[in-house]
Amino acid sequence: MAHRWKNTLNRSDITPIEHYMNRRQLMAGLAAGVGLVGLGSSVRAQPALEPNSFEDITSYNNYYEFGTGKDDPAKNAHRLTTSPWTVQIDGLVDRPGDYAFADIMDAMTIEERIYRFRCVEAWSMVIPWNGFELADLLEMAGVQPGAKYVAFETALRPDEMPGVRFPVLDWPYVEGLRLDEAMNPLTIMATGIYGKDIPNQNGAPLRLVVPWKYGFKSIKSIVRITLTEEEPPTSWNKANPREYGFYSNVNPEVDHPRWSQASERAVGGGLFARRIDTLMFNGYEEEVAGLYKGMDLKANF
Ligand SMILES: Nc1nc2c(c(=O)[nH]1)N[C@H]1C(S)=C(S)[C@@H](COP(=O)(O)O)O[C@H]1N2
Ligand SMILES: [Mo]
Repeated sequence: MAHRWKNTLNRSDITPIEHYMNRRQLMAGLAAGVGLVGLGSSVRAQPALEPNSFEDITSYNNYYEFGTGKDDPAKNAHRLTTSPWTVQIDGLVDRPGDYAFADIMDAMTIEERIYRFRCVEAWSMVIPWNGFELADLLEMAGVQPGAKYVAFETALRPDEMPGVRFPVLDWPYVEGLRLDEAMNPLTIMATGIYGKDIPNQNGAPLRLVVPWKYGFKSIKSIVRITLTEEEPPTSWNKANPREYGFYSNVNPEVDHPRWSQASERAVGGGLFARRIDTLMFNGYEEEVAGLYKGMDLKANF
């Protein structure tokens, strides 16, 4: 499939430094006279702007439809047929229907972006996603005034997905966002990595990326998007409601019941396999904190 990505990733395409450190950390670092790269002891190092290697990003994955091991998706996901692909968009929309992935790609303005991506397992990567704003896709279908949530569903293909024989999750994998979260410009549908078609193990041909939420929110290989009035079910919440809530924001103040979420391990650190402080909303506090104003984030975890 012909994509229109400009394959010219440069510094200005990269998420600004403010997204990687909160202002206080930035000022503390500057006041202490250390360079941005070398923020020292009191403020632990934040990830460099360098994205992870394509190899890291495509060989250490979670995609349980292809097995629960981190290397299973890379081994098994080639079995997924991703072309042709259609996304059913229904529920509270003006133009419900089956949208061919090829037509979606033709209609969207493809932009290059880099998002930090962190997971509840307490590891993180910097991934240079290609994609488009989810808001543009939803506007294409015409969101009706009564819609309050967006529900997502992954393909369920027992013939192609060896992992769905096992009831580790209630298949198909489903996720959801509140409409305002879905319409935020940081919420993207990713269709590429490093300017190439997104590999199957990363959720081909299109998957959600919500950079201020834990990884499991970022549902892969989406076949259905439904605008709803009620909060939709989500796979991990169904599997273990005590451990996984609907919101799943990155929040270092709310630990997972079985592990701390105050820090994370940056995957592929090479020389520096380091743990880094986890930032509120993954460093996107300025952009998204307003979405949760007045909410108790400990109750709505
Ligand atoms: N359909 C589907 N989507 C999924 C998952 C899955 O098992 N199935 N795993 C989630 C979890 S737990 C994580 S951490 C991220 C991992 O995305 P990545 O492999 O591209 O890093 O995908 C999320 N999306
Ligand atoms: Mo995850």
